[in-house]
Amino acid sequence: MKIDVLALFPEIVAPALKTGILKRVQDTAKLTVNLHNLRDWATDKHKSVDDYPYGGGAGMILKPEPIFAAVATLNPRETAHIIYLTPQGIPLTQGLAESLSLETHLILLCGRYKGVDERVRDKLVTTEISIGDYVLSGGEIAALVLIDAVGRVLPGALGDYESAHVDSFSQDLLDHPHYTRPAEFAGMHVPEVLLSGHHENIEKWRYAEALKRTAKHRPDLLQKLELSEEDIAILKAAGLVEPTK
Ligand code: 6GU
Repeated sequence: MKIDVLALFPEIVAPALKTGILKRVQDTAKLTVNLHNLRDWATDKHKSVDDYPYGGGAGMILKPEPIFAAVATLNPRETAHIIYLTPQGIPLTQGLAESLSLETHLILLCGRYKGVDERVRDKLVTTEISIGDYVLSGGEIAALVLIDAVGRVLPGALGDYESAHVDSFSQDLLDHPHYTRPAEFAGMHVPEVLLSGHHENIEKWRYAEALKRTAKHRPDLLQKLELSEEDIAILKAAGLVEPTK
């Protein structure tokens, strides 16, 4: 996969590409990331990339000409999937990251200021994506989040050890608690069941903890699942569901 990032501050993205899984996935040629400064396609002598909004109001708008020129260079055969990172986009989810990982060429357009001229959206952009319901000062960090989420699910990106050991329920629930040595630290003890070596009981405990944590932090995720009688009993015992009348 090739990812071209088109941004006013591409240097925000650069350092994170040099570490960890993202570095490895690039080293093994499964992913190439090219960073581009939109200003390189500015046409006037002041290299301006933004201008005042028609109709008035606060803030600046990214001009169409540099973006169209950049995309003409980066996407001459018009085969790329062009993503505009904006709080107005559809939410980035694990499912969306996994489907994007099947593409061969992504162009990530990072917004700044009040965003892009609408004609960029109309003519160039394939998909608008947001990384959550809050406002960032620009799309660069969101692009980095997307690159990380997509990069780590490219075939062969994760080592055997990283991709093995997934719990049967890990798709639908938040993760269960984890502990490592020592078994007692500052008077705090690791739950006895984890030291027991009883794999069935360990699995049951992890499932119950994941279920309770999900009910507490993300009840919206539980709503999408069919809870069993046993699930409901676990949540009731923890005071996390109302007793049904
Ligand atoms: Cl993609 N961009 C900006 N500027 N803010 C955001 C975002 C994107 N996603 C959430 N907030």
